[in-house]
Amino acid sequence: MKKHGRVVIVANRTPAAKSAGGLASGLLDALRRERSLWFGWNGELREDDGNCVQLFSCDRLTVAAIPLSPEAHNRYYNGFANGVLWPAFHHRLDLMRFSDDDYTGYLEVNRHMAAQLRPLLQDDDLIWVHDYHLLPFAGMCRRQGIRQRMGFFLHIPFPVPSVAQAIPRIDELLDEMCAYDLLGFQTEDDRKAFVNLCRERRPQIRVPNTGGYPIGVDPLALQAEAEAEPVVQLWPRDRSIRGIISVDRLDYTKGLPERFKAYALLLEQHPELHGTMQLVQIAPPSRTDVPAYVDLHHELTGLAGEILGKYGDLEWQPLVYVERQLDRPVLMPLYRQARVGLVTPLRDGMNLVAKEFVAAQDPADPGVLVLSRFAGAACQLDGALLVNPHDPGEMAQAMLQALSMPHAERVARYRRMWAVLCASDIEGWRVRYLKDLEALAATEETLAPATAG
Ligand code: ADQ
Repeated sequence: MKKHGRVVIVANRTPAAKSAGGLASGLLDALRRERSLWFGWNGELREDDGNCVQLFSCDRLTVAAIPLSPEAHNRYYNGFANGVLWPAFHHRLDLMRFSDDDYTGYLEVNRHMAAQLRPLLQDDDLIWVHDYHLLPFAGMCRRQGIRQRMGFFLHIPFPVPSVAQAIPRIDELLDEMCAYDLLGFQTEDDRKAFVNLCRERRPQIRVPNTGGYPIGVDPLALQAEAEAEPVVQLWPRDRSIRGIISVDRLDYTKGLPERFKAYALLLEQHPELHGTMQLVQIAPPSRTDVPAYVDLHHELTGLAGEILGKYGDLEWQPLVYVERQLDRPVLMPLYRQARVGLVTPLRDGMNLVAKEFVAAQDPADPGVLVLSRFAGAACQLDGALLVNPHDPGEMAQAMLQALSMPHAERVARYRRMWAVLCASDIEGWRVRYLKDLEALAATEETLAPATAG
């Protein structure tokens, strides 16, 4: 097999951007070591003058980034990607806000990005496109004559067919997605949901290769960060107050109000726990231009106020709610101080916070992970206490069980999860995906779908 040339990452954001998130931190180290290119939006809202901005070269990685006009960005990002695809893929059809203009804007930005990438490409590049912002990117590329092998990875869940069929223009989007050579999903369930939808809606189209590639973390690096001297010592070292920690982007998929209600129930049912535990919720706001996120923020601050007003006193605060973004070197030692990690999304592609929490634990005295059944991570982390985030009673019970779990059981559960983290880490994820993509022969059938765009 011929070895490919550069790996070309295409994602909504480039890593120079502050909020590039887990994807950037996970991939960057590896990309720096080999000849690679990262292409995406640079976070600037202004008219594109047509010249691709070369942001920086870092070791062997080159970052090429373009600005987007405020209107194009609004339609593509806030409008269709986060107003339709994000809620629908997370089974929140009630929050979906579709408009033809947004959809057209979404296609237009994908077409524009493909056109901007084209002159930067080399013949033997291997192109790896990321996430729901760029579902039709391959179709746009193929129609512009880009022939390089091109794979896609979806970081969020794929909806079951009965939900997916409610997404306007889903058939066109499926056709566009089928222009990729390899479609990667977080879990086998997501992969099956996609294949089943294609069979139902597009029986005539050739479905490309698909696979489940659960994203991982770098457990040893995270463990080392967690062992460092804590920037903040949140809870007394003698464990007289047991810490429960939750860390999320403020997003309606993360189950924050449900979590607060379950915690309130625990406080109500178990007065003997008052003064002995504390929930710290870190949730910096995100996507504040999308109305559903503003509503969520109001709801959550209301619930936090109720809990504090009802149960807090001068000596003890049952809840600490932090909206500020904290860096990993601050977070990792906090995870290690906590007795319980509470990760309870209503639906989540993977959820890396769950894996980071486990990686941060002290092997000799680990905390307990309480994890939603509906996070992709639940397929792998069998040492967690799995809960239904829609059931406050079940969640309160799991918190209680976690707070009082015997040492031997905590260690046994931790060891099982640590083994999973090591066996499916971020480097393995990257290598396995790119190996599979490279092994595929680019075939004529993947070129130029006739519909859409
Ligand atoms: P997200 O929805 O952003 O990502 P998640 O996987 O939990 O969710 O977090 C991604 C990264 O952001 C992690 O490294 C995490 O530590 C960091 N992060 C989250 N909240 C934070 C906070 N309050 N402060 C600081 N850092 C925070 C999407 C999908 C997920 C999938 C990832 C990666 O929705 O299901 O796991 O992509 O594929």
